Amino acid sequence: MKKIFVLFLSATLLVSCGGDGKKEEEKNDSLKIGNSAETTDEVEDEEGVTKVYLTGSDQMKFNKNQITVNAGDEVVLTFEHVGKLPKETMGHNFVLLKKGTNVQEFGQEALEYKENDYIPENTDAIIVHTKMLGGGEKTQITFQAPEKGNYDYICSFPGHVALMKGILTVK
Ligand SMILES: [Cu+2]
Repeated sequence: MKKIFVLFLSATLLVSCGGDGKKEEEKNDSLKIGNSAETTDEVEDEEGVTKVYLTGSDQMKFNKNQITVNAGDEVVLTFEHVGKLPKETMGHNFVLLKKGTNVQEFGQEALEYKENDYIPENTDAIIVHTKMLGGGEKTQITFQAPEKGNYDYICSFPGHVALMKGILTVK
């Protein structure tokens, strides 16, 4: 609801700059954009907090491969497995890796930690991660955005890193 409210506000601003007559049209366009799987719908709706909605699917894909947050922000990440397949065959997680981590090597290492939901123990490569989800499950984590730069995020389920990876940009 909050997201829609923010979009509604920006639509109203657009209208007040753009003159009269096209009010309904522009409002609808904005709402349409908000509903699609765009990569730019991170919402900062209170000072210093960015809310991110990320999904993983049965097609082995994140809904976004690029997330942008502000340095110092508190990031509230909601992660949802929108598929139907169970955790054992199509598990998904979100693992944010430190700069300089070799993503492929990390994926290899993770293979050995089935008992730990494919999160390597004794690693210092992870900034933060969610738990592993099966179809229909949802989780939320909150973390402080790291220093400015680009960070890889992946799903560490076996084989998924090839398709399920993205960049978190802290600006
Ligand atoms: Cu996955």
